Amino acid sequence: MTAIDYTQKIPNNVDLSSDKRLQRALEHWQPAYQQWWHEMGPTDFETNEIYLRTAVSVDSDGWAHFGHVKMPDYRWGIFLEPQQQGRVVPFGDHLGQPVWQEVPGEFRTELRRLIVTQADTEPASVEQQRLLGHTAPSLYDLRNLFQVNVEEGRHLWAMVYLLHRYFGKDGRTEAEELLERRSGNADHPRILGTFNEPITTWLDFFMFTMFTDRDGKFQLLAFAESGFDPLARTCRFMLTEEAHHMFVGQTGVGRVIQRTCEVMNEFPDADPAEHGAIPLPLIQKYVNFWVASSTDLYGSEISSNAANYFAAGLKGRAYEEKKYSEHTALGESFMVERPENGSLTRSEVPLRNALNEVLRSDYLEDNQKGVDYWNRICEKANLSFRFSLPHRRFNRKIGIYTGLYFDLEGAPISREEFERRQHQWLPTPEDRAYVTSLMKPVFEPGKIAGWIAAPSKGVNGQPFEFDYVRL
Ligand code: BYC
Ligand code: FE
Ligand code: FE
Repeated sequence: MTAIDYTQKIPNNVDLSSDKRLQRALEHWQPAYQQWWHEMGPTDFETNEIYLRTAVSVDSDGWAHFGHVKMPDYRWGIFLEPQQQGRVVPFGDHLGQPVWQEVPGEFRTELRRLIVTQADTEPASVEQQRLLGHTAPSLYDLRNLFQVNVEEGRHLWAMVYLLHRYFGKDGRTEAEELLERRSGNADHPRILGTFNEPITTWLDFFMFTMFTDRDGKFQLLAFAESGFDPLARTCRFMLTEEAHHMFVGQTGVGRVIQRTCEVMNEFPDADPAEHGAIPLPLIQKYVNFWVASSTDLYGSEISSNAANYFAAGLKGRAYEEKKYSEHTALGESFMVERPENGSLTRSEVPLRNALNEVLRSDYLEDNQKGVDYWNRICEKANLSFRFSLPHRRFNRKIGIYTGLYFDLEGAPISREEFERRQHQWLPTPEDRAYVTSLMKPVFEPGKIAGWIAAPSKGVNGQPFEFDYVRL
């Protein structure tokens, strides 16, 4: 039952045609989605053929099918992982009870809110990235951007399916609103902060796919454990797509670093910017900005929402079943450093209330692996510069550190000191202007912009020179 039916208007493996009402409702939403894609998706590349991968089944070996398609013809569909017989709620107050195939009435509001918040990020990211195609450093990168975009569009489909199928009229209203909010719009913004930040350059794009898509990974891992089985199954499949987005980010930043290292070794006495590369300390500032913003996406350190979601069995910890032996999270605590009268006090928080912080910690640990990968590039080039992650308290806008000031190591500082030193830590308007000045499209097969190295291999065994996008 994992094969995907492509004869339908909406490709799916959920036997959509057996539920005519639902099918009609989704077929009614489909043109609104396509209109949104036309208005808010990638600009001006609608008639070009792009070498994209599409799911043909959800089996581990069969789901990635590659071929040239025009983006508006992409077959966005609904793909859930197969149901596991006898699955039980793996955590919380309902531990060990059979998972829910319908929404439990008492958790309806919370569940809807979680699904809407997840859903909202997907079209938001497409909106944030819509102009980047015009300045792609190569056809390979252009194709990767569009691959990420169509898959984020599909993630919206995944969530809208849940809203339509399980939440009746409220769900349909939410699905409409998902096409109405706009990233960065003052009156109708997207829900979470990072998804209203502009992504104006490819350096921002690579940082976003490295650090913000990785929030996607961890939030999806938490949902993959959910006792609401359809949510768990859809998120498991989304995770397979997510891996590529983070690959684009990690290797994208890595290639920028690689190029700068090459220039530094060729011209040891010059500023790499004189030779069209991005200085390593400037790249570090972009890291600081996007990590801090993405760190906010886990919500407050101490959260009764998080405790309730866990108790209800809706949202678990990442790798709940694999990693933990105790699944109620009761009677345990978690150490949080709370700001108090200008200093930090270590205090024990009941574990359930600290679950946002638990997920954030897993996330930051995963980020570090990517940073280590970048540092190996510097090391191989015999350069002493090393990248690092800003402390989790740095430049936060959500949670207990909001409104306070910390340096990159997390030490409390005054507002004056922060203002005096922030140009060393975060991209300045001049930094942004410089990076923007490098953003010139390179659309010839096999060619690459001067500020980034070519990838070590192409997509799906194709060479770098392949016509990934037919212009
Ligand atoms: N910006 O108890 P609190 C992805 C709000 S990324 C603005 O602290 P809670 C993707 C919060 O909503 C994955 N507002 O937090 C990546 C609440 O507001 P209300 C996205 C924020 O609820 C790249 C209030 O502050 N998925 O897939 O424990 C490309 C206090 O809430 C922010 C999810 O987020 C913020 N950063 O946790 C494409 C999963 N943070 O309700 C896609 C679903 C918090 O009082 N969401 N607030 O008005 C959740 O699990 C939770 O809503 C959060 C917040 C973890 C986000
Ligand atoms: Fe996504
Ligand atoms: Fe993603």
